[in-house]
Amino acid sequence: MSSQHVNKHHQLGLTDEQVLMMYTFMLKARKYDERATQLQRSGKIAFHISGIGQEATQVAAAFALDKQHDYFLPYYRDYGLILTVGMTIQELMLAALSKAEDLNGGRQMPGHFGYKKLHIVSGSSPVATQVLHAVGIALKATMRKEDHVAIVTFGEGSSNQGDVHEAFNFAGVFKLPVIFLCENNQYAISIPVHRQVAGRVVDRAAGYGFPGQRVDGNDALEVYRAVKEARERAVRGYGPTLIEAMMYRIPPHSTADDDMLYRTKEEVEYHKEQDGFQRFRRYLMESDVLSEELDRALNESIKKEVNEATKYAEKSPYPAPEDVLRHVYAEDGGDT
Ligand SMILES: Cc1ncc(C[n+]2csc(CCOP(=O)(O)OP(=O)(O)O)c2C)c(N)n1
Ligand SMILES: [Mg+2]
Repeated sequence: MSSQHVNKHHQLGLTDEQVLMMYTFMLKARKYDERATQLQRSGKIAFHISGIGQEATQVAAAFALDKQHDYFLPYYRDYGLILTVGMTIQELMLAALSKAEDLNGGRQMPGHFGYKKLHIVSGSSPVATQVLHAVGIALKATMRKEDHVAIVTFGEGSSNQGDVHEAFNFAGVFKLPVIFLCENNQYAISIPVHRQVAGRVVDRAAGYGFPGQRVDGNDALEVYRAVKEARERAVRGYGPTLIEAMMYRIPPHSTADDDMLYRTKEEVEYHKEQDGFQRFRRYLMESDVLSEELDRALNESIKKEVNEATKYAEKSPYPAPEDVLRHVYAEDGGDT
């Protein structure tokens, strides 16, 4: 590894080891995602919703935050974010296969990540409900004079929900320490972005009295810079920031979607070339942080981790039918 010349990550205060760690989490997210897709295709799991093409933003955002103290309200594609915060591939696999040892007893929809210990707050199936929850957590931080922020992610389609506008308004009025991160992947299922939003998502921030920044979501370091700045504003009492990270949903909406009904192969191929994960890999190669050899070793070790997690989760027992009541009435509220 060479640190002889000053690279962009050095200017942002990130060491070679830290950016390599960011790459490792992007790789973990991608490998988990590819395996989950295969498991669905082979009939072992019912459903998978992919985050491929969005990992650069997700990992960079988590890296810019304080994992010990901040609160994370992810949405269903955020494998990169929650792995960086501390969930493991094995935990994701147990959830995907609905096994009893899953944090939520195998009874939560995969993608509704929740982990009390890690401050990951579980989402719900109606899109964007988590945005209001994040504002509530930020309000608690302000009232108790606690030094943490809440980050919440959502898609650009979901940014049209009333919840998001109520959340923006309340957070703006009370200057709450919350970061709104819109992962604009240019589709809401089959609806392209120009049929969802007439203006720009980012410009809505101005209407609610706080700053908005649009960033290239395929540029992990740009996302890191923007989220870090937003966190600093939040903890200093200046209130929320909206970040709109531009990216592209490379896979179909979910394993239940045929995207060739509404977009072309050529369009998808073009965007694959812009993929933030591959771009970060090239950047690390050019900066001499990553070599082909190290990359091969990382790929091997993550493949092994995914294989072991898959085997472990496959062998693990399903919850007993009667457990359903135990989880509904769990006194400690379970791990969600
Ligand atoms: C309130 C509500 N309306 C509709 C749906 C169905 N639905 C699930 S995901 C989705 C698309 C959301 O698009 P976007 O917010 O851009 O996120 P993306 O899936 O593109 O990451 C829709 C319409 C839902 N879950 N909740
Ligand atoms: Mg979208």
